[in-house]
Amino acid sequence: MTLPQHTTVAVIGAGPAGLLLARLLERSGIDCAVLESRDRTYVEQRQRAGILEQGTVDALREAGATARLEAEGIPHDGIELGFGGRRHRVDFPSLTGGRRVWVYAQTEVVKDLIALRLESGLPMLFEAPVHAVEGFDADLCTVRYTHGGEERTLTADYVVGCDGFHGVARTAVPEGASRTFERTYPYSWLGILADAVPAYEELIYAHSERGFALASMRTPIVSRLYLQVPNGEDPGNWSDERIWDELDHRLGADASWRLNRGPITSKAVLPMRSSVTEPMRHGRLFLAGDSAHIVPPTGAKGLNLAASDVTVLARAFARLHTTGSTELLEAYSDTCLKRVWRAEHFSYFMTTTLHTDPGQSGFETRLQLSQLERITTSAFAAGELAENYTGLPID
Ligand code: RFL
Ligand code: PHB
Repeated sequence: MTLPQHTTVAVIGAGPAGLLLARLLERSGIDCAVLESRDRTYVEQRQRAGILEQGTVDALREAGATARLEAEGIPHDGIELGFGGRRHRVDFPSLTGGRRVWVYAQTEVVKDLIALRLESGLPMLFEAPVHAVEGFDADLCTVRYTHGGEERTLTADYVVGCDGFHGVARTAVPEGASRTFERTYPYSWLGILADAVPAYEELIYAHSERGFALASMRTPIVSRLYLQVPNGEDPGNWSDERIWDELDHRLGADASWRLNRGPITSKAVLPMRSSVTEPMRHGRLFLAGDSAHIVPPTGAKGLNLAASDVTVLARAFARLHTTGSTELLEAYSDTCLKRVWRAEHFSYFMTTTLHTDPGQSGFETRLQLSQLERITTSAFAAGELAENYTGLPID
């Protein structure tokens, strides 16, 4: 495929943000072109998120992209919190007026959206890394990229950076025109995928004296599990048996319950970071998803924030298209940042309440346990968790 010389909206990145935006624009009759640095297989196989909020599923429905999600996605009405040798369930629908979440892997969302774009025959190039974005403070943007060993140029009325945390769009903003607020954490996750039937039907988030563990899933026969490990940990230090034993221990296995073990098909260490770059708009350049903000994965918010950003943005482009008004485009950054900061706070809260800091004192551990106890004994505290986890409504 070759791209046109000019498009209305140039979208950099074919992750969930870029692909969903392209699809929503297509539904509104707005033309766009998607440029992705990696190949299709790589983008479709990248192991990442697993939980979709109600609002994300609604946005995918609006995009006409839920045929497989409706059949294969697994609705979840709660999570379990494990701590102090006990487990407590937080029920979402009763605490949120009926909201729930879905287990449906990011890989599958991406595959579905790529298939739809290819079916529509609309412009999208893989293996086309963008290396410069220019002109967004004037009337015409220029995107410079490489494809098939050649330097190429695409002009556009608007550019949207959906190119993730290590992308180029954010770096195109002149120094001094934006601010980044960041926090790193003194621990990482060792994440595994295993061909093993999930041992419990909902996710289990566990606080333990040996650190955090999470039991999640991908399908009724594939488990996704995580262990808190020190930063810089070598996955090679973790034999399969050591991983299963540690997961069982932290998740509170006993005579009546333990994980189902099976072949481990992937093992990786993931660092954690919180980061927000403000504003999310500079003239005709917009940042969406991980290119503007990232969260530690404990709150399951990253993919969902990417989806809510592009939902807001697609509505703003649709308003421009139908009425000529740029009012919603101008409000984009402020509209998104309110939700972004709420998700940042929730992700930080879940992370710091459930993990054990290497230098943590007994006092701090008691505070964590007290907070977890509060969630399991107060409908207000549980409701706060449930509302944030299932996602606040998109403005
Ligand atoms: P992505 O997915 O990183 O996509 C960006 C795309 O841009 C491409 N790109 C470029 N293309 C052209 N030119 C360039 N110069 C480019 N530079 C980069 C990249 O190749 C890529 O294809 O960002 P996007 O679309 O904003 O989506 C964000 C999500 O991927 C991310 O927030 C989530 O995966 C975070 N996350 C989770 N989020 C959830 O909502 N729920 C979860 O349960 C959840 N679990 C997770 C997670 C992230 C994890 N990791 C690995 C960080 C679990 C993990 C382990
Ligand atoms: C996942 O299934 O990958 C997952 C689920 C919940 C989280 C993070 C990751 O909080």
